[in-house]
Amino acid sequence: MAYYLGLDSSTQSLSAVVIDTDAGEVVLDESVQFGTDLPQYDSPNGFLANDDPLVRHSDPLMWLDALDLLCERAKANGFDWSKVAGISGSGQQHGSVYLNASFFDVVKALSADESLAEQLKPALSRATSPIWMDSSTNQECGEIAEAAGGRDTVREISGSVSIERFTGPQIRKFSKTAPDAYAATARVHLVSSFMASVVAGTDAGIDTGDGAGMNLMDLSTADWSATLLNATAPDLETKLPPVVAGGTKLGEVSTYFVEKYGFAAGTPVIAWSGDNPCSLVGMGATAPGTAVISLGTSDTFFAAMSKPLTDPNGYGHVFGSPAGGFMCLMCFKNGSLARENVMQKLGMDYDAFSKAILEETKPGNDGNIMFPYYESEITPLILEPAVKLEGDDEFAQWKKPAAAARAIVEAQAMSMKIHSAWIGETPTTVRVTGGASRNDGIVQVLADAFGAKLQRLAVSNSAGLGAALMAAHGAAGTEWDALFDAFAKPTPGVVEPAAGSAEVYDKASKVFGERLEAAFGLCC
Ligand code: XUL
Repeated sequence: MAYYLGLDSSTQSLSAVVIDTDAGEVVLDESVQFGTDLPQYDSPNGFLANDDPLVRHSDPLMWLDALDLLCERAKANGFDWSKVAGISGSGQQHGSVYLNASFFDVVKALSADESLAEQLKPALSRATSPIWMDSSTNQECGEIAEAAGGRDTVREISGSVSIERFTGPQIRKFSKTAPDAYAATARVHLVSSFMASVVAGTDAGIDTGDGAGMNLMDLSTADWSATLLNATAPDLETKLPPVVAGGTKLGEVSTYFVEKYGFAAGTPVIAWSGDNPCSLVGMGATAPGTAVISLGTSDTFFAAMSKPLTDPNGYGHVFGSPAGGFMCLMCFKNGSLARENVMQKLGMDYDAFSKAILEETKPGNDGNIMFPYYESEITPLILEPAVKLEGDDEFAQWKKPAAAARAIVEAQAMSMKIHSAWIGETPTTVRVTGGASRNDGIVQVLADAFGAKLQRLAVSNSAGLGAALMAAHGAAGTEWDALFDAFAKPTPGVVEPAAGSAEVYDKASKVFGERLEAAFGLCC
């Protein structure tokens, strides 16, 4: 029997996905919800309340209590942790944990007599951790870019322009606002490498997948960039763990978990990564040519890349792939909420919406265009939300419901097409996941716009599953293809692009980009 564990430390929960690679089955899928299971942390959505809406911090002790609770709960439900032959994990990206010099000894000698949180609390040099939802570092982003030689230099070295939620700007802000606490910090870990450190009882390295989300790593060397470190904060080179390749064996599970929960002594722990790199694995999309579109509250587009090109517009990010090489990630904030806003306005449910797209309208929508920015947008950068309709008079007054239904989906699909062109390779296959991927109309427009075949994957936690696959690959050397065949298979029924639609959307997306630029004063 070969069981492999993927832990997923996300914003609102900690989950364990255990796969049985012999049977090709998920044998455990257990979660601890921070809000409901750990109410003492006053974090109903996984983060602490703050008067400043730009600040989003979490208590790292909450993540540790969640790990204890998860292990305990599964054991109490009869799960035998000793069957697990390898462990890896996924962490919400960009979030950081600040530790003093006692951390190195404490993490090596965790005692089963006390909780993880009790033992690690004295090792924190900062009580809270800024997470990816924090956008309070705009000033620091500018300062880092200036010190490093410009915004484009930061992008060319690290794969992204300076981004508020990325770890480097967050570290800089801490070093400026709390210089003493920063000086007392001996280690800055990411969520992924912090949790990996605890599980392996060691000071874990940061993998290139998550390391690239810090604005500190040089993509060309897969190591920290002296230019970016110096531009960010004093003595930072002494405070970061090493960068390691995806799949690196960090060590063996800490005796804490052996004694307390019955893990087998010697179980290998494989480097953890960020949730998006792990999702690339969990979606079986580690080969260039296959892109993933995840349709959720926000939509994301990610894909493995043959070369680490970067987005000249500064919207896209480049991360390492846990399977080697690189991946891109683009976030589109106006996803399901924008679609649902339009449906509500049109009085349509998902079925009527799909029917309007498939049966009552056609690719290109007779030139009718919507700019559906119900909220500020990340890609392209639109700070003032606005919804605009351009086309014939009736359409512009919302009097053509079917065309409006198609228009929002086309806007989202064309925006993804335009803003993924910089990766230099057009996907031949697109894998869709997330709630809205069940909708035939939406999926057909995506297939048509990309001129690619669309596959649906019914994976509920692609990051946790990806981490479990990373554990199997790293600990047992199981080939990726065998793992993908067993665990990342598309559901039957490929959606093919309609003949000629790719040409229609090549032209339509050019027009969309130009009109968007004019309507919002942007550069696309
Ligand atoms: C990616 C990002 C989010 C978090 C979510 O850049 O900020 O996707 O990783 O956990």
